[in-house]
Amino acid sequence: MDRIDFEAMAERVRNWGRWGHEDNRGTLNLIGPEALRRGAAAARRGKPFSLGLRFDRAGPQPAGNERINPQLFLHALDKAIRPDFPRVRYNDDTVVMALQCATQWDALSHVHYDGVLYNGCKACDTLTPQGVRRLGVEHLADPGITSRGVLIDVARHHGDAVLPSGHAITPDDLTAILERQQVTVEPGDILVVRTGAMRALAIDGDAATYRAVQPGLGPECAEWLFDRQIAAVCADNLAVEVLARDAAQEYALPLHALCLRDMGMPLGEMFQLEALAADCAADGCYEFLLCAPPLGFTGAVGSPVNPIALK
Ligand code: UVW
Repeated sequence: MDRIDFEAMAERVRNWGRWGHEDNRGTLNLIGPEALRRGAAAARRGKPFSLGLRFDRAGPQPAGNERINPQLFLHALDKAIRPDFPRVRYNDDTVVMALQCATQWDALSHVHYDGVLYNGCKACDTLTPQGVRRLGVEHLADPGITSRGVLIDVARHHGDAVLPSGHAITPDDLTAILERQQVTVEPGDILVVRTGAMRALAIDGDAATYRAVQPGLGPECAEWLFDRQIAAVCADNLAVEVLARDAAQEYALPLHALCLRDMGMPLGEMFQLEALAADCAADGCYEFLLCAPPLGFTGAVGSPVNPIALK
């Protein structure tokens, strides 16, 4: 995407002020009672799927990365609750981790450009080393992220292959796959995109291959999401968007910039979609209730999540 296309699209999808200048939830405002009822109605069979990775030292982050995998230790181990009553004991734990190390939501403050974040918030007034003053993930935690989820299984559309590295999913692909799956999206839905990339990690336990293969949404998909009034988008890859590593590309993470900063749309990354996708292919039903509230870390720019899809 060149500069002119990017600037035009940024202007077209910009939602600043749409829900008030103090708004911190962006397109999640599209999830009203109707979308929630549609989500609840999509849970028909009573079959749940966890879309979250395990949070442990064998997570997706490479050794030495600034984002560290969860390091858990028990700061209280087999301790007496009361010294005068040693029979009843307890265990307590602490975890040190990057909030974006595994299955996670990007809050609207995660990516910005030209010194300005979503809703015109100036970076110099918003960002501090102790957390963000606006657009923190706590605003996504309350009242959470719940709506109808619609799976777009791009990998299955391509013969159930893992999409090759650098494969950019286009708006036309999204439209064609929805048609093939015989499902439509409605305002306030959450789009769940499967590239197949997660198979390397979730099935083979191979984090290096998972990180190396990064197909995903092309930046042009921002307009498609905007036009359909999608509330949030998540995927099984590292970054939702394609990581092209293309020197000619003028923008780094253009879909992040358009979704988080201009549209105000949260991005969910590293969602584990293999079991859900197999079930959707088997019963031909690609919709479900998606309940994926982030944790309310005040001032954080992202949060781990254990999303539950209920069919
Ligand atoms: C960056 O890499 C900056 O973000 P994300 O993890 O959301 O792709």
